[in-house]
Amino acid sequence: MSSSKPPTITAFAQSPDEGQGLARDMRVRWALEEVGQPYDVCLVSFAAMKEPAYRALQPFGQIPSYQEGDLILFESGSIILHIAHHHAGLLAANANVRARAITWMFAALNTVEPPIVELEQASFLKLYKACHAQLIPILEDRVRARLGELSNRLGDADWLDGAFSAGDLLMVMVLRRLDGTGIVEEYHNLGDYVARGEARPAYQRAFAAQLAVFKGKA
Ligand code: GTB
Repeated sequence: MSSSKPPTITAFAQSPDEGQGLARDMRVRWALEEVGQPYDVCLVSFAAMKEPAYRALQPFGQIPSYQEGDLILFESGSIILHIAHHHAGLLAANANVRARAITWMFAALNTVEPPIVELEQASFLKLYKACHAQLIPILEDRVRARLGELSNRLGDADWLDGAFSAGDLLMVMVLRRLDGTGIVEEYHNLGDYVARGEARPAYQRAFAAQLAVFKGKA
């Protein structure tokens, strides 16, 4: 990175997940930790996120945003791609390997995450109350369909395409959104895959940093 001041990311002042690392600042923290880039964190309240001043950083009033000198970014995937482009460690030098890793980033965000979010929303918000009991198994099976395909592709490999990449980082974070449902564990290789991601020292530093916010120690 060219500027001397470390980048600043935004995160929830009070994350609804109580420090379980499910909010999307965790992905960006992990990427920054993987590449060894120090960073500052600006904690924002739900009210402040909807103010015009914050929307100048993140037009949708969400976390995370990313500020590095006069560059302002939002969308966790784009932020991670930016970090990966400017540091070694998340994308290979070889152009084809790099392109495939970026493909996995998109697959995590555009193909695997949407049915997981749909299930999460229906479970959290008890949407469609009248048909909740029928809806949840349908949404779970949609998630299972994606996870089965992912599991088949991963096979007995450690990571999706050779060495650990930004694609794995995002995929592990997306799968983590199913924590507590038991669905990932139905696919042993996916359970092990997530555990491998969580065991990385960079993941653990990022997790500890966001947990410290919840514990009031950040
Ligand atoms: N596409 C954007 C990105 O990837 O950066 C999505 C950003 C986003 O959804 N941000 C959420 C947010 O700011 C937080 S991460 N929401 C507040 C709002 O929209 O008003 C989603 C999230 C939040 C909480 C939990 N949790 O408690 O378990 C999990 C995931």
